[in-house]
Amino acid sequence: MSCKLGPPLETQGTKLGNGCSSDTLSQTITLFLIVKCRMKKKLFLDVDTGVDDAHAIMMALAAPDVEILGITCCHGNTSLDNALKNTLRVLKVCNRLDIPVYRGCAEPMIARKRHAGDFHGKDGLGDVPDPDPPSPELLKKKAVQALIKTVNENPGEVTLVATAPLTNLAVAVLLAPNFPKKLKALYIMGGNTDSRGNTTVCGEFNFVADPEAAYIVLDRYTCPTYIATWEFSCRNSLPWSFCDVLFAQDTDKARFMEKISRHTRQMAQTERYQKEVVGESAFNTCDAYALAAAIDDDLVTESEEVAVTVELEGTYTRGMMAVDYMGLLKKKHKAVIMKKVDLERFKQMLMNSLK
Ligand SMILES: [Ca+2]
Repeated sequence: MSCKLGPPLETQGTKLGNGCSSDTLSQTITLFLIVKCRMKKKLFLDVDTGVDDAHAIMMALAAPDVEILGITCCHGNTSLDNALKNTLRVLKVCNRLDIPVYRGCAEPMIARKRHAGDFHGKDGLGDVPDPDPPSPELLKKKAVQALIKTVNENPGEVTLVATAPLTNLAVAVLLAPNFPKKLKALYIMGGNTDSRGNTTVCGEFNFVADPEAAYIVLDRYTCPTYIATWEFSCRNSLPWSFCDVLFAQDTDKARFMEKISRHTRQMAQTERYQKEVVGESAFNTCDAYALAAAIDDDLVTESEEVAVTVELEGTYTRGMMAVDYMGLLKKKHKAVIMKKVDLERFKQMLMNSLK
């Protein structure tokens, strides 16, 4: 987190009317700013833990100035039950089973349920057996209520990072229409800008898996909203040689990540996947971009602010994000669409996440 203390006070040494010297005042203000700088950034995560969600969670856990207030799980890459188990598994590897994990929505609002089992493995984490899984008794119920309660208790302070189909978030705003106004910001991995699909002809997985939810969230979350789209993640992907270096770190976290990533690495070599990607096939851990941008204000180096919505009716385009460059939708709220990141910064964050 960057923090600037501002210019020095020009009034230093003068006496104030209440008998308090401006030196004391200056010191107090400096102390206040230092404390504020050291305050942790409060994050709440909404995930469907597959391999890239695991990267994102581990990145958040490794960041020194970040506090994770809770994690809600949703259907998506795999079934809700698997997403819950996988999330606990990731937390266990990081020794952070103290973070509450909540059971969210098991199905989309209206759409037919779909998973990304081909890519992430049937269990969502590369089908590598877990000989000593964390107890499911650790899991908590009522994800949506927990999200609303946490945000209400920390008004203006919580950054919500959503790396799953947006069902939990949509249900939350239907139950509590004003709660998004109390969010500091929302970061989403999902949608697309160039009609490039990775699931349907024109659709990205998270939005296609629950188009109605994505529509509701883009319409009703009027807090600052940042979107890491499919094409953006492809264009900012990393060489496979970096992936080798990342996983070669001599830590349990790196060994775990290498193990659960084997299946997705194989899938990334398939002809089908080669057709999905924009540009060269490379190491693309989509969800980690949204998370990295949420914790590092200097990560995104190029972006654009545009009103967006989601196509709900098209035969080929249902679930596609529509980008309203012409302003025809007359939407006041615009989202920040990420375009480029500082790749060296991102690489360092990935390396730190497995240390
Ligand atoms: Ca995800």
